[in-house]
Amino acid sequence: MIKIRNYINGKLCEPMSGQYLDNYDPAQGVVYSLIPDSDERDVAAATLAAKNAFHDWSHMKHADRSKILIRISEIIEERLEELAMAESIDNGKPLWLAKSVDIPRARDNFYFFATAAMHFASESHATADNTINYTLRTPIGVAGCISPWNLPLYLFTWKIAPALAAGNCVVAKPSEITPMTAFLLSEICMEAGLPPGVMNIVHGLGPKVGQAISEHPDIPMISFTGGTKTGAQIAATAAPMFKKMSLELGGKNPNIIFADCDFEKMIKTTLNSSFSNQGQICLCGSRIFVERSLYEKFKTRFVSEVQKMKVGDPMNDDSRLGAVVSKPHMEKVLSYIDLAKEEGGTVLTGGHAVNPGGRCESGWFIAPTIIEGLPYKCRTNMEEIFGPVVTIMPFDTEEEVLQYANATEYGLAATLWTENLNRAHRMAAQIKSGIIWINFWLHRDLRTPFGGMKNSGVGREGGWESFRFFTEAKNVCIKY
Ligand code: TXE
Repeated sequence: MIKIRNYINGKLCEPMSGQYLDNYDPAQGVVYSLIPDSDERDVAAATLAAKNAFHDWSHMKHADRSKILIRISEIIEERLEELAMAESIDNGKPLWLAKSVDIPRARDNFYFFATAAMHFASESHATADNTINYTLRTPIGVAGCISPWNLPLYLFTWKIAPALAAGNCVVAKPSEITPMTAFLLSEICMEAGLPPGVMNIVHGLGPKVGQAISEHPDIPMISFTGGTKTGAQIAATAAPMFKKMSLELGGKNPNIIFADCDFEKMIKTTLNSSFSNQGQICLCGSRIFVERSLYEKFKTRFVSEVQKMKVGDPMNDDSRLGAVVSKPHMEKVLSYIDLAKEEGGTVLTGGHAVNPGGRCESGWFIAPTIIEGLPYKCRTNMEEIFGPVVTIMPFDTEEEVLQYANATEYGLAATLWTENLNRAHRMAAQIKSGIIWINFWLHRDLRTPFGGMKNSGVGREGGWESFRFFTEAKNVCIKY
């Protein structure tokens, strides 16, 4: 049984409690490893190590810092197969998906921010009356980074890489449901020569370890990705302490399809935007609105394509969907399917658990599910399900579909399918989402601002946004 350990002050170590929690392989429904049941004592030790490492790390030439972070990126590439296997076993996602998306993106996160740090500059403002202002952007100290289970290493590194590249030290907490690749990253950090204490990983439960990070007085900034409810809890703790916060939260994203779209491209992409990663991506388009003249054609084709999607052993290359991440999450998703039926919805396909048999007969699998006939404001269409479940409904006018799309408390992402340029710009300007893809989905340029509005979060990550978050700006004004 693999025993994961914390990574504190450059060493792998046991939790102070000496206690461990079960970690499951969702495809088999069995415990396959143990994670530290850490508490505030482990967070205190990690924070002290980070504080002690901060002076030298923040005073290192940024090109030298970047060299170490680029080395981490290279080792992730060298160990890609091993990391992808670990991610697939831990999360239940298909191995091919971990190999093609999760781990390459973790590698790219380190490379992108390591190289960006060598170009990050700040402004100066001169005026005719012999004054000049210059802005200093300096590292702040210890960054608290807390991440979710859906894209474990991908989102974990999305926070850590810019925090380190900007010259901060880090106390990080991965999800207790998917800790494995973060544990492997500890080994990679040691191999890459990251100085002790610069990066610390404390495993354990959110209310214990995550809460301890949110409330530690020596952690002045928190970067969080996860559920909206949890984000509110973190904010309630950190805001009165005037901590900087970047909160990437939930989503309930519209996928708006006009009759003039490129139908084949739209269908192919919509299968992914609906069910990729078992629908466990906060950017998935779970509410599908189709212009009425196209609705029946779309419905028939979409249902038939979804019925061809294989739900199976994540290790098999032909499995389009693997297991959902945990038993409680499977039960939550299935409960929403029951709710949809109570609210008057009709299940066109799916709507049930799947038993792939063999080694996965006790795993947690759900069939990709399409539901129609629901009102746009019912709970099923307002609340985040975060599983392989989408609803579909027709619309007649732009005004009508904008009302539907903007009706939720969320505002993270949206997709829009139309070949009409004017309509594309007109709609994009009115959809209340932080990210809008037109005739595509999940194309990610790491330089762009990433994040949501309303209850989807506060702040933006990506490109210079990340560096601005992880540095303190100081304006110096000189009269000469
Ligand atoms: O979140 P949780 P989950 C959203 C996604 C869904 C959720 C899924 O839409 O709603 O996140 O991830 C720790 N104090 N996004 O269920 O439970 C917990 O241990 C401090 C949006 O994991 O919020 C874990 O490490 N920390 C996103 C982390 O918070 C606490 C992309 C997330 O757990 C805590 C991905 C507490 N009180 C998922 N309680 C986006 N917008 O990009 C728990 N945690």
